[in-house]
Amino acid sequence: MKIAIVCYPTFGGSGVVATELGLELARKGHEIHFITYSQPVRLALLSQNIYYHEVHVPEYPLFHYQPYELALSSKLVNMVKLYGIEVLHVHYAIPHAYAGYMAKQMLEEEGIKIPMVTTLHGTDITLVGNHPFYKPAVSFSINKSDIVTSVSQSLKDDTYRLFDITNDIKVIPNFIEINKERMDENTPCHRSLMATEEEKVVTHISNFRKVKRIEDVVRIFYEIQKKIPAKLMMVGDGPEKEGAENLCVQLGIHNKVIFFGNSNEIDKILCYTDLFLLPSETESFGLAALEAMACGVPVISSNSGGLPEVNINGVTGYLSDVGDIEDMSKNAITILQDDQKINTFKKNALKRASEFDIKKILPLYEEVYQSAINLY
Ligand code: GMT
Repeated sequence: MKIAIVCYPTFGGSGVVATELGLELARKGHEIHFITYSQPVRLALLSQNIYYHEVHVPEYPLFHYQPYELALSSKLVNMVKLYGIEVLHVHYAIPHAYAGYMAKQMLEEEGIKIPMVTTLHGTDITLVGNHPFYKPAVSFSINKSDIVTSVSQSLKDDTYRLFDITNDIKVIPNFIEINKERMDENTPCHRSLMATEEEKVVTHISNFRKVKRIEDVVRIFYEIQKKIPAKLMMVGDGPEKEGAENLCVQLGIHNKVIFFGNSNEIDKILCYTDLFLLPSETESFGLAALEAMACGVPVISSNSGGLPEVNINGVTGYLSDVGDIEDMSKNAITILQDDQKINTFKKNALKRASEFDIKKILPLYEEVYQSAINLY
């Protein structure tokens, strides 16, 4: 199949999912066209079946806001015609589903019918899309999509609760590549660079937005290090990072916390991690937790959104109410203070992650594309 993938090219989960999906589809022989405003961060190699088309939005001083949706829909029209693309797959409703629908309409005027699949990722529904400024346009473009998918049952429920949706929504969970290197205990892990033998390594990875409750991460770690020698790895960048750095200084733990910034070497950091923290206000899925689990790292998370669909309480980690720092700290210490327990949780986490193996999830998307194409 010839598939156009529209996504955000940044470190956010939706862009990562879209990129990894496209790469795996290309490996299976499909022709994949990424259409976005810059090269997706995880799209390091351009292979035979992968194309990247950049959307340019020229700066024009008359415009207070440059019209990205217009440029994107025009680019979609041109690329569909040039390459004979058979299906559009837009990730994140805003503004991609809207721009995709405009492209569809323009193409139809020229006698070209193309189906559009929209994948909802989370903040496009629960935080941003739900805002009254966007809501009518988001509802409209979800209802005009030929097939809608969401990354968890929880997000599907939220979408029906928050919007007036007439379309069916199919749940296709996010996925992970379970490769041998990840599972191999003999792969070199440079733990000694970051922590001593006695220290446990705790990690948090996110875009440091308010929704991630970064202050909770620091406060949970503060409690942990009172009881157990430990280091905290903070990976990612965003508006809450500076506040977190200041809090570490205030609590006197700055020498135990390493701030990495954005990194493409997540696996290398997770390889020496003993515990992952994700106390978010909400997560439609929690891809970062799954990435940790795929490296055999247990997860302490909140129980909101789709997190209970990924992290199993008492098995792969623990779940607590949002903001319950005391419970999260207690659970973290329970795991970290007992090496046998750590190992059991690690094994469980890895086993659970393998249920989300990309090899199992990819055929679900292929089915969706085929049935979308069959609609026309
Ligand atoms: O919150 C983020 O990390 C970014 C955001 C995005 O849109 O890229 O992530 C959302 O989509 C991910 C991939 O489907 C999910 O794993 C995240 O849980 C979801 N974030 C939220 O719901 C807050």
